Amino acid sequence: MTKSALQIARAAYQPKVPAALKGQVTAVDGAYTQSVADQDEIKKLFPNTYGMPIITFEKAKEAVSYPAINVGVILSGGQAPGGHNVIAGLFDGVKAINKDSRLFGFILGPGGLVDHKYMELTADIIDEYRNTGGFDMIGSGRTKLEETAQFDKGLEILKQLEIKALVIIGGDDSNTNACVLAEYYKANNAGVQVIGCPKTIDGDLKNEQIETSFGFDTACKVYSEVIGNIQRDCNSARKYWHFIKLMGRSASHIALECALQTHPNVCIISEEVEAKNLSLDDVVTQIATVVAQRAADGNNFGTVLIPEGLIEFIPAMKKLIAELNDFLAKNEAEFKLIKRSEQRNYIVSKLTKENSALYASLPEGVARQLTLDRDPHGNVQVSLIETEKLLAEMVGTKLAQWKKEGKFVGKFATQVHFFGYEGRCAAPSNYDADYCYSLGYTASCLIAAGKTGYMSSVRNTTASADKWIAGGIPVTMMMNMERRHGEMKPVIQKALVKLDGAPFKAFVAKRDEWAKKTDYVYPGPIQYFGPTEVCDQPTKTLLLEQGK
Ligand code: FBP
Repeated sequence: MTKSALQIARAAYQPKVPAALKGQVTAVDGAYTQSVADQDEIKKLFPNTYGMPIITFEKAKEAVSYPAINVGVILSGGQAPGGHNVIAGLFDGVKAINKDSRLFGFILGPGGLVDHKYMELTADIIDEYRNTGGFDMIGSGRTKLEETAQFDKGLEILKQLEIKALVIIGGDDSNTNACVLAEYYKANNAGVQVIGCPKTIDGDLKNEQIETSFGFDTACKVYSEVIGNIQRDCNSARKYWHFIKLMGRSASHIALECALQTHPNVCIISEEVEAKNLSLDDVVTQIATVVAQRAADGNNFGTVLIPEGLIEFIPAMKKLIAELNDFLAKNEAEFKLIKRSEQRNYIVSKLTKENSALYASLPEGVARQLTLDRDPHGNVQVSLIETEKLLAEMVGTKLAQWKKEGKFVGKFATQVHFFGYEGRCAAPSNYDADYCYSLGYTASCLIAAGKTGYMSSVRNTTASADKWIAGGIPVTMMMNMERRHGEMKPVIQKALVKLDGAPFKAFVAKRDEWAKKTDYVYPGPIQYFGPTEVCDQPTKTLLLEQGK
């Protein structure tokens, strides 16, 4: 494999870890826990894994010897920078438990466990992938582990390989499934522990104990670099409005973080749109107003950041999508038989009056995208909906109208962009390289401590790494009941942008100024070597959340 100079230099990077992980650890039990909501239902569904205490690892006073253990690892869902370092940390951790321990990777996600596709991860393989982006060491997939038949099939290969613990690296849905699996294996005395790790660039798997999901830091830095470059181009040519959609699924954390890093002229936050009950026309008017004001100052250029989940947060659209989700879950087979040219009319005829009228009013492309296949978790694939084009077009139409009315005097030409895949496999920033390695190593400590149904947790990450706190959080603690595929299911509560949170407030305090003035920031590319203030900064979101 040909390697770039950076790859070669980066391979030697030694991730920084919490001081407690530098030798043997002791697990210290904290307070017993409850789920964030719906306690009675969750407790009933997870009788063996509910209510366990939070764990913190401290330096052990005396050395303990552990038997060798075979461990399995799965990468689940979308790629996020740092996944390989979680596996490297896990590998080093299980070898520190006992040098004869072995690590097996299941190929292409949870499906690899069910289909018995695996590879042993040896030191040579691990060394090839240290500090690299991507999930290509073992691949990832979106198979949903939820049927007991899948759990039993998985158990066959776990038994065959004498695997006693399985680490599932994934987002909220995958960690929910990890917990269901932990409960099942415990209830059936299968002798397999299950540990989760918080992954997703979307940043929506976080709470009091899980400060951030890995990959968010690097992905936001990559997008902010490119947004900064576009802003410099835009401020040089002074002729385009750039509409930039950013990945992030439902939550607007990525858009908000990128706005804090780059100071765009407009950034829409879906959670605010929902809270203010804004219509699509309100959002369009908001953007057009900024364009018109800047045009009045002679500035016919600017940037607009759009979170990819926006459509779902416009209340009327949300109701429509919820009905579509339920309807398509129940009538998938019938819908698939309808000719493409007739699908729109078919849907219009099946929905309730209000939703039907809204659906009929949508541009053809968007209407079609709303009926495309759901992901295996039943979610609309928001990354397929071209909101950036929709908004650019609708703002153009509104401005043309305003021009006729004498309310707009400028020019309006647009460029559209979608940044998502560009950042998901970037070489992890120092923050993600360190955080991921520590998460993987912590997972090995949870295994050694005999825990199951826990998520690996590393906290206090805005401090220097030696002050980070490693531990484990019971997954049931993060759960509530939500409607999925038309049924109420126990799931980890998704963390959306909090409108009373410090990051959003910091944005609100500045956005009017950013709209009018051209106050762009150009963050430049991620730096891996150099002064700590350039290389080791966490996200602005995390700094603000922690009052720094
Ligand atoms: P995860 O939630 O699995 O981490 O995926 C994140 C994400 O990148 C979203 O931001 C995006 O909507 C989605 O994956 C795209 O899915 P796919 O990789 O299947 O195209």
